[in-house]
Amino acid sequence: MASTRKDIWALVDANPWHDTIQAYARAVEVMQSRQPEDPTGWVYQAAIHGTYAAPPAGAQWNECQHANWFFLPWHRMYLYYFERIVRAASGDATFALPYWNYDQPSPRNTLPTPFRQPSRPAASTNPLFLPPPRRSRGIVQGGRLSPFVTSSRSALSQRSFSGPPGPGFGGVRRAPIGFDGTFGAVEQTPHNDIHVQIGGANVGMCQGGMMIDPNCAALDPIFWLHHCNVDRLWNRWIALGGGRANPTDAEWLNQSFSFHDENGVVVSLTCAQVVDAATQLDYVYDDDVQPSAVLMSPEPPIQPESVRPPRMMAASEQPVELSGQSASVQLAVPVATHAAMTTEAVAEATTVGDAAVYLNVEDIEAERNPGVVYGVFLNAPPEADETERARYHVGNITVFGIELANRDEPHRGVPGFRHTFDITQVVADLARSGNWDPNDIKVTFEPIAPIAEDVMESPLSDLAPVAAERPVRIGRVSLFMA
Ligand SMILES: [Cu+2]
Repeated sequence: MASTRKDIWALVDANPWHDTIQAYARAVEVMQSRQPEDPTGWVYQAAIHGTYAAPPAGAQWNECQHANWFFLPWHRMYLYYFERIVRAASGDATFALPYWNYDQPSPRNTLPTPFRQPSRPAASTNPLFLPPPRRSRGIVQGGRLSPFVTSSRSALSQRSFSGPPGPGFGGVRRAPIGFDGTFGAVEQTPHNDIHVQIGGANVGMCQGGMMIDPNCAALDPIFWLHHCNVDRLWNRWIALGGGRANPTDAEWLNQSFSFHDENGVVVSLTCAQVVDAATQLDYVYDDDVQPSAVLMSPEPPIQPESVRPPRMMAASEQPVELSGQSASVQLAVPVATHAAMTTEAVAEATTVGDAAVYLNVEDIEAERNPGVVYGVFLNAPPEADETERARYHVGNITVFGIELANRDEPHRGVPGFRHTFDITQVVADLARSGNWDPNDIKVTFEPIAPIAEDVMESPLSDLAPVAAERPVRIGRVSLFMA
């Protein structure tokens, strides 16, 4: 029988120290006691994702696939073998990895309580707990994640796996070489954003936040529950139908990756072998939906699939620097595209479903990840409250993985990261409500913090010095229509 991966908060509600949670804690402890060269040990497993340590002979470390279309299948395989190792180490033959679905009301959008307590029943230590600066102070103190970073709505609304012209759900088509600057929609939000909000600031070489840096992230036990949720979202995306499908290209299907099983034996899987978790890997999620059930529920907004090449309609004329405060930039519309950018033209094009509109944030550079998620807002009135601001929110940018990109030899000289946001709906709303003016297109970047009402200090206060000292620089912001 297939094993069922369950919602961690449902387990906590049933019992704050549910057997499954205790089994996980036990396994983490056992794995942490193993030697770094043991493939079933904690250090080795995390190093498969990334590490600053030198690999022992023959070890396959630093393998994580990000910013390309192998992000989802590689992490699915990684989780699958990790779960088998945990199951064996825990002594619980029925163990299945829980997932953390943070896209729910409080308290489910807070770090699950077993990860916030320094001890556990009948033990003076709790390997699931990490104090600041290993995790952000606001998160450890029970801060709530903003819906701006937890929502998978925008990612799920994508119809294509890889884009372009949109970001695609799963990531751009590219050879498996790791960070290359462009992220699929689900990889950015919620994936990258959650990494950054949990992690705190990166002070370098895993001395600060863990989740903030791909080279230390998997050392934090919450990493696996976060990725389990991302894996679950992949199932949901497929179930939404409407043309959503995995790549069928041989170069994706036949790409294989190697891991170690619970006996330390090298094992390989191809992407084609992991596209259907239930039948191929024998696990399901407790809320997996059947395609037919989803079709009955409200669909995310439909985006036109355009075949026309995207045309640049407006662009910023100077770079933007983000140092932990809100910052804005105006987009200038060149004479050549002005006629197509009037309120009437934009309202018409987006209403008819004729045009899709994209915002590109390009040449994003930083020395290190300051630990700040910047929300990107289009023409948001400065006085708008959070609920109202949601109407102008087009997505988030982070520099998760910038440390790897900076030292990624094949990409030396390619400036930083790029993000593409599908802003068709936001632009359509602005134009229809008469709030679109081609002479006043403003993009605002605003830090998004966990919400921690009971805490005196702002959850961002820890990060402020790093954000100010190591700003994120954005070369250009541009608007495209396709
Ligand atoms: Cu990750």
